[in-house]
Amino acid sequence: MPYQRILTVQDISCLGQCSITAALPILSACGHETCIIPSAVLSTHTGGSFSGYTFRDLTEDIPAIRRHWQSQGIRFDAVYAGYLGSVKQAAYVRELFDTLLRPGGKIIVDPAMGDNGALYAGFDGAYAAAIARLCRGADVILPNITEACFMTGTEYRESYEQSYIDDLLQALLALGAKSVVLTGVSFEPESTGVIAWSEGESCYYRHPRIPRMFHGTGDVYASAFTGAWLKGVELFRAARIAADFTVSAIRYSLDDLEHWYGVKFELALPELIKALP
Ligand code: PXL
Repeated sequence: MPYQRILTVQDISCLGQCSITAALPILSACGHETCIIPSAVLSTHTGGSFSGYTFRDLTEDIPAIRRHWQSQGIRFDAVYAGYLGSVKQAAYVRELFDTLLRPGGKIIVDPAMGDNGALYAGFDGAYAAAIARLCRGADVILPNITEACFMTGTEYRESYEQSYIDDLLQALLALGAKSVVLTGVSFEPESTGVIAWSEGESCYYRHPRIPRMFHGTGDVYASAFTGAWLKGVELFRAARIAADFTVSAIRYSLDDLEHWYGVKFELALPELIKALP
């Protein structure tokens, strides 16, 4: 069981159970050392009924931290990028990939930028294009359908056939990533699932669709996938383990109507640990 040193670059939403506050405990539970570069610090995430949140942009800290680590000879087994605070950060994160990965180190990009056919507050087409460029050379990218559409210029649809998803996968692969895990793929009302594409093969994992929308589930999914995959779990299986963990985290949160801003993924961590080798 490999012990990996992972660098994750995403925001700190001080309250919100997303981004770094989800990635750190999930990757730690998977048994990895986790280092962080915060892309921004917000008082809460920007979704749901939060308004008036603070936003401190940390763009210029990224190259400064990189230079310090380079001076100390620090290298990472993987860099996992999530929600970034600005277009400029995408170029800085590319420099992290180029300079801080050990030979053979892995790149994981969760292009966190939107859901349900819309971009999150503060993002625009230029941001989607910058993150699409960041996907070039990634080992795995993990968009939902909204993010896949914005990055590939595909029309967003609420309902679709297999051929729409096949075309979307091909358009994503054309961005230059080696493997794609597309989340929130639903062909019928009562179920949803993930499609993973890797080395010429694809695999669909269907699971129940829970009829309540929660924030941060994409971050919880991407962190669990990354933790499992970097543990040496085969990609399709890691995609399933992460889906089961996310569904369980949602179930733990369902009966608490006041807990609308995130999922209680902490309660499902023992199940994630048990599912790992
Ligand atoms: O969960 C994605 C996410 C991460 N970070 C911030 C967000 C969101 C989604 O709204 O606002 C700051």
